[in-house]
Amino acid sequence: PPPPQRSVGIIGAPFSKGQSRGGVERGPDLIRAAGLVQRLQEQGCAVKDYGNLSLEDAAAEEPLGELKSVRAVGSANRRLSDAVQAAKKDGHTSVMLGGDHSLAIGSIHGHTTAVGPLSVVWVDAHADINTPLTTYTGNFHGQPMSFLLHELRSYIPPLPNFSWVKPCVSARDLVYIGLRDVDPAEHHILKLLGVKAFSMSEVDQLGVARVMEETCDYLCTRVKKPIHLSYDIDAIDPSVTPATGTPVTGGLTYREGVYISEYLCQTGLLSGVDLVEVNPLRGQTEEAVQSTVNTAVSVLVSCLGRVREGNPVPADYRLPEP
Ligand code: B3U
Ligand code: MN
Ligand code: MN
Repeated sequence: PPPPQRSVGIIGAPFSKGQSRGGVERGPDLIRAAGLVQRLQEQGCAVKDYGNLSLEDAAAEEPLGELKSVRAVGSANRRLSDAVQAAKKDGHTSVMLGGDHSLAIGSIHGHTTAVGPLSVVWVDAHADINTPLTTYTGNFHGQPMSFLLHELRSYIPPLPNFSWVKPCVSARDLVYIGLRDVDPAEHHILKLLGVKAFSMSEVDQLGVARVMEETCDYLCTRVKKPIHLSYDIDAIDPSVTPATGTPVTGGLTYREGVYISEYLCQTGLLSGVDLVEVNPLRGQTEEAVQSTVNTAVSVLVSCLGRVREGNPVPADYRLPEP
């Protein structure tokens, strides 16, 4: 029998101030324009599109020490957290379209506020676990995990518009996949907390199938928590997804990138997804942008039930007879 209908709540988060390159705020509209909603409906999902949040404040902001756009990042994430909470309370799998990866703060905060403790799978070339005191770029898209982990609580200074953020994820409930550009301080944090991480070396060594098996074994050895997938498009190789702010060579293939989504979907535990860092202004050609956006759509539809062997027909389908 066909699986029960999946309901999806889409939240556009056109926000770019967690890093310094304009364009990433166009991600949500581009991903929609590539047919996301239609593709999801065709595969049997009920879709509610909540539209785009208004997140970019006009007011320019002085850096706070090294930290860029602190207040804007804090308030955008607060609004996003509320929107994700609403989508979860409406019974949807939440899908947040970024925007830059600083938005994971609000997305994961809202998700866990609504449903309780989560497992987090972070697919990224980068660990995004700098603290406000270890970052040397001052960009919040390199820091979101540090605000979310209980274990890093004492390393996070108070910041304006961040007082609502409460750590809500345990280090043992976090798995990284795709790492290949990790700062020394981030590496120190990962080792200190014993975070499970499958860098590109482990993907090479084990293959993506074993990586996913081990990821889910690891996350499900204790109670089965709902999974939050935070997917940075730069995890995939820049030959496939070049239109992103900080491309790093040697990434996941398209097939590995889609496999991760398919595998997490079939656990039945995937409850919230972020797809971030698509930046059309970073593509050299229209084809480069389209390849990036289409790959983002493939990753998302695979999170929500698309399978490459072909999806089943609706229950009332009858094979045409001549
Ligand atoms: N680790 C560096 C670079 C970086 C992180 N995330 C992206 N780039 N996309 C930082 O800024 O913290
Ligand atoms: Mn990231
Ligand atoms: Mn990244």
